Amino acid sequence: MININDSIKKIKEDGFVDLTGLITNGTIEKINECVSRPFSSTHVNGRKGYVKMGDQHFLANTLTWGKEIIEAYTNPILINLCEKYSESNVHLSNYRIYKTLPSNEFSMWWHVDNKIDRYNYDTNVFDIEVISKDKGIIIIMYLVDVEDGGVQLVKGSHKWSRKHSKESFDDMEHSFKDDIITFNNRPKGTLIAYDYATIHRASPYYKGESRMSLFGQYSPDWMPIGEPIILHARDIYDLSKKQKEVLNFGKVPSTENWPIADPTEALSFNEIDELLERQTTKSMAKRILKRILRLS
Ligand SMILES: O=C(O)CCC(=O)C(=O)O
Ligand SMILES: [Fe+2]
Repeated sequence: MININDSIKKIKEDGFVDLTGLITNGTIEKINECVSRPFSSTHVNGRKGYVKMGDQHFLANTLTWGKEIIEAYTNPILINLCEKYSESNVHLSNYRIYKTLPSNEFSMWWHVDNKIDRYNYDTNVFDIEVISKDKGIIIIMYLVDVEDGGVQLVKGSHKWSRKHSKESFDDMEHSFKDDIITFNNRPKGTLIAYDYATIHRASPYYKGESRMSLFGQYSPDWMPIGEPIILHARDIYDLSKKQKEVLNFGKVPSTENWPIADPTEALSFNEIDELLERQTTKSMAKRILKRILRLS
């Protein structure tokens, strides 16, 4: 049984707490079932699926795939804990269910998430602004067993990271390397909650199974709303007042859903082959070949 006051004490002390068991194995199995189909194809041209960004796959419309997903994100104990920790009502500002595949090209940098993201339509990137006094919780729950590539946290860093007013901490790794806690070799259902000013990253990994996780960021009410939340009519008829509050009912989002990837990534090699076969002019075929070379 999770004790909220003890959990808050742990977060205050270490920056994080292990909440494994809060979401039942049965719910985790149901979430796995709901997301398996959309994780089988990319989200393109009316076909619903995932957004592909390099070696990471992000479900599009994460909260539409099953009521169990909404229930996990709005778990009353979790929300109560977040509210007590933030000393404020909270809302879900960022959320995603994603697969991290082993990669030689990408590894995550040490960072904090006490920040505002805003999608910039002129430059097509998410601009960020670090907010030192922003105080909230991120949860990461593993939806598969995770041997390698798990989340890493720098114990106690929430007590000093805010003084730096920056997002990336790679340059300071030498000074905190002895405080790194790595959540590898952990079973499906492992659920870690951390103060999002705690320095963290996904540990780099180069081979193995893909890591599927559920991520949720809960911000105090004075922080911007964050990402748009799209829900399925099937699931919303009996939501409680609290759930609606956490899910930003009636509120205007302040950014886009992250990430927004290069549209050319959405095509599989078979789809690119089909496209090529349909081309009648040499110049079009040349352009597509160039694109394939860039992708490979
Ligand atoms: O996937 C992880 O382990 C960390 C994710 C994270 O830090 C983020 O998305 O901000
Ligand atoms: Fe993060």
